[in-house]
Amino acid sequence: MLALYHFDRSTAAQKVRLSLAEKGRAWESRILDPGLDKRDQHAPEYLALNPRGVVPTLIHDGNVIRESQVILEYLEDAFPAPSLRPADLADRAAMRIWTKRIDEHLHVDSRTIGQCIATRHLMLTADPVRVAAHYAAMPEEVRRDNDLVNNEKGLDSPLLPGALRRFKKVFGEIDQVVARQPWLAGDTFSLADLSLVVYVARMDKFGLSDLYLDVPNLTGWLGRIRARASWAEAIERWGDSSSPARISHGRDAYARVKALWDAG
Ligand SMILES: N[C@@H](CCC(=O)N[C@@H](CS)C(=O)NCC(=O)O)C(=O)O
Repeated sequence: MLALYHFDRSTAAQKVRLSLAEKGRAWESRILDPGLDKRDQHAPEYLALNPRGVVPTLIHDGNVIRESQVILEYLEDAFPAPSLRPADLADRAAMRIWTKRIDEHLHVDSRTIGQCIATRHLMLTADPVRVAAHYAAMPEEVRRDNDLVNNEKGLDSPLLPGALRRFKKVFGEIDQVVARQPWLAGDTFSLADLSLVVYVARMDKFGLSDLYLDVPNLTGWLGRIRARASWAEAIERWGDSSSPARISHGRDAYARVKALWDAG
C-alpha cells in the first residue's frame, strides 16, 4: 500500500506525485492543511511521522519515508520500471549532481523568493497570535529564521538577492545543457528533470515567468515536461488554491525582482 501526505502547491510533494504518475502507481492521498488556522503539519501525529513538520511523507507497506529527494530514490528502488534513473552510470551521477543542488540551496531559495514576494503578506495581515504560534511550533530552525527575516524585510531582505542570483544561475545551466541533449542527465527523462522542473514552474505562480522568456532552451524543456501526461495528473489535477493572490503580489513586485535578477 502506498500513501502520500501532501498538499496542492508544495514543490516537494509535486516531485513525488510526478514520479508516482510516471510510474503509474496508485496511491492514497492524505492531504494536510498548512494554513494558520489548522497547521496539520504540526500535529503530534504528523510530527511522529515527519519530525521536521513538512510534506511530503510517503508510507509504503508500513515504511515511513520522508524528504522528497530520498522518497524519489526510494520509489526507484521499490518500483524500478519505468526507471527514472539513466542506465549509464556517468549520466546517473550527473542526475545526482542536479538533484543534490535542491537540498544544497534551491528549495530554501525558492521559499525565500516566495516568502519575500508573496507569503509575507499573508503573515503580515494574519492574526499575530496565530503567526507567533506557527513559528513557535515550526521544528526547522533555518526555515523559521529565514522566514522571520523575509517576513519583516520583504523585497529588501538580505536573503533575496542571493536566492535570485542562484536561481538565475541554475536556469542558465539548465538552458545550456538542454541545448545539447534532450534531458538534464542525457537522453532519458530522469529524476533530474522531474525534480528541477517544479522550481522553474513555480516562478509562474509568482507572476515571474517573464524572467525566463529569454532563456529559450529552458522554455522548450519546460514545455516538453508540461506536455507529459504526468504533469496533468500530478500538478494540474491538484491545483493551487493560493495562486491568484501570489501572482498578484508577484506582479506588484516584478520591477524590483527583475532589477535584482538582472544584477545577478
Ligand atoms: N527538504 C524537504 C522540504 C519539504 C518542504 O519544505 N515542504 C514544505 C512544502 S514545499 C512544507 O511542508 N511546508 C510547511 C511548513 O513550512 O510549515 C523535502 O524535500 O521533503
